[in-house]
Amino acid sequence: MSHRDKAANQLMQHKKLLEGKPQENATESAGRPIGLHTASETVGPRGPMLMHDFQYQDIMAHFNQERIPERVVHAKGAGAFGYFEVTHDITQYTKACVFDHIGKKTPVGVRFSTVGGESGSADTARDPRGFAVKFYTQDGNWDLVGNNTPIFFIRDPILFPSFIHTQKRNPVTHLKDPDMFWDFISLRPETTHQVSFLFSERGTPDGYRHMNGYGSHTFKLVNKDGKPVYCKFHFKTDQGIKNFTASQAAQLSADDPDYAIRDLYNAIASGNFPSWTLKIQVMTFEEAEKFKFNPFDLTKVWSQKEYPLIPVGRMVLNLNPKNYFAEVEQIAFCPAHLIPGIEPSPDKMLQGRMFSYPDTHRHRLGTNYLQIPVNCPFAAKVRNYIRDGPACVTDNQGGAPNYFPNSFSGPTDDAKFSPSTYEASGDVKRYNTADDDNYAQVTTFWREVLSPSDRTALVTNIAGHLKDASEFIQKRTVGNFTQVDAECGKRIQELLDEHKKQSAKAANL
Ligand code: HDE
Repeated sequence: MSHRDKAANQLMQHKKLLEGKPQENATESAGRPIGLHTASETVGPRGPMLMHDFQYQDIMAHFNQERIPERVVHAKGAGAFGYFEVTHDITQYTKACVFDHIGKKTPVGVRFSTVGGESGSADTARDPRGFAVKFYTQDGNWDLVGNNTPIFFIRDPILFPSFIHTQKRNPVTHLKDPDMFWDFISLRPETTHQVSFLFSERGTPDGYRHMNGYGSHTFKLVNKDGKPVYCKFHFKTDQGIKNFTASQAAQLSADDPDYAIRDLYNAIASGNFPSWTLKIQVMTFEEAEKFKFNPFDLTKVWSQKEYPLIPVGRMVLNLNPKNYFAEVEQIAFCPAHLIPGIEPSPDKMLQGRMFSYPDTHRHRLGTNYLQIPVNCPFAAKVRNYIRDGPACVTDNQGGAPNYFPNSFSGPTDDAKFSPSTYEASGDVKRYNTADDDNYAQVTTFWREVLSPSDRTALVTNIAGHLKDASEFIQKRTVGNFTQVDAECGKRIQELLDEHKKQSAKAANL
């Protein structure tokens, strides 16, 4: 960790800004100037304290409630602001105003994060990374709430709370539990693809600037004639991909657990603005009908040979948050925040997320979370029939009617903003998706994407973690990786045997 870098000098920088200006007097929260900041009010020098010491109560009561619940996942993160600029015309696919014309710039807010750890956990943990982008457009905020991987562990959202519990702490020991983790992973083999990404060196990226971002889900784009296509979003890092080895990542967890936050802050503060190139893949509805697998299955990628990347634009982050709590802790993303021209696909994971995010925001930030400046769709004007609730800090839409329909010039609706229509049919039922081809793409990943040294890192990292799980769980996991490729399973088993030998030796010493 470097010591007097831009991040370390933040307070000096603040002081410099105020140089030459008269020093301001501190106040209580209601504005009354404070006479002495360093003493509570007491009867005589030894106390007791007085009930009417509002200055004390004001400070202490607010302190008691300083923390809001941390995000249940993605609790540790860093944020920054900047813009997205269109470099290529994609209006044949979408009428979304953010892609209106080449050269169009839209302000963005971005938050990167790890997933499983608490808000004080290490930035270099083996974990996917969140890559959430808020576009402040004239048609409202569009949130692309993705990860640094194009796929996910599961394909049915109902499994998410269980899956996350296995990544968190054991309810008795309050420790991370390899049995919980590998039990779930091995019982649900659709996780194998994402687990293979996670235990390769892509699972420990070098900060947030050197990784790609993906919308991951299939979305729908709709053009001005109402014609829809399916689409995937890819943000390719312009800094180049860089990952840590497992041992570098472990070392940094001890030496600089805030490595990724510091790296992003210092890069931006030094004028070294990180950027990403946005590309899309497009699939027609006819192609989707005949596609060899479910094109809405989040555990699979679309081949870039068959569906080549189409360039769209560039996102640049050139502004650090002015205040972390106000602008990063309180930023709230939601996959249901879409704008005309961008719509959800039937992907059940996406549909499941569309409920989950606003629900958690109302718990974490309150009913009026969209009034918080960082969340407020400032480029659009919000007018509707939603009113009141705790912490309403706008004019609450003044004297405009609060019911619809009305005869008093309240805001109305227009069919041109209606989403595209589509036909849906099928038997209503809980469909078990556990066995929907869990291995074919992982086999390609193992055989064709990973280099020999990447393959060694993958099996070493898996065995290094799996060795702490019970033997029957190890067996089942090795069985799954054997289905990916016999060599992959065999090499994991050999490494597990080696670990077992070593620990037996250590126990006999
Ligand atoms: Fe999330 N996820 N997630 N997730 N997720 C949250 O929302 C959830 C999933 C992602 O920087 C939570 O505000 C469900 C996939 C990011 O603020 C919560 C499911 C992808 C962030 C939630 C998923 C993500 C979150 C926790 C399965 C990538 C951080 C706090 C159906 C495509 C955003 C919060 C930020 C955060 C739910 C799966 C990305 C609980 C139910 C897949 C980047 O609502």
